[in-house]
Amino acid sequence: MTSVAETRSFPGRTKTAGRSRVRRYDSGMSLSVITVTGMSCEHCQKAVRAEISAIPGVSQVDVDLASGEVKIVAESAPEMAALRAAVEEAGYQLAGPS
Ligand SMILES: [Cu+2]
Repeated sequence: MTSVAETRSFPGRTKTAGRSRVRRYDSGMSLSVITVTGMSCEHCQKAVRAEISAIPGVSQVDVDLASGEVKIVAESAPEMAALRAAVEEAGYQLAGPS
């Protein structure tokens, strides 16, 4: 498992015509990507999503069960400590070095 703890700014994405299937984010939203280990089923996935969603400012959480990758869209990037606490509260571990 590689360690993934990456934060980058996330430019707004828009389409000018028609209906877009691309999710739109306001400019200035941040996307954080972490890897969670120990999830094995949909229940785990939901638990992680629920805990991370409860972090203030977080507006969207996508959990990929197979890879353990969790994408978090927030007004500003959550503290890694807050993400770690949320993941551990759900009963799982954040991959990678502390
Ligand atoms: Cu499970």
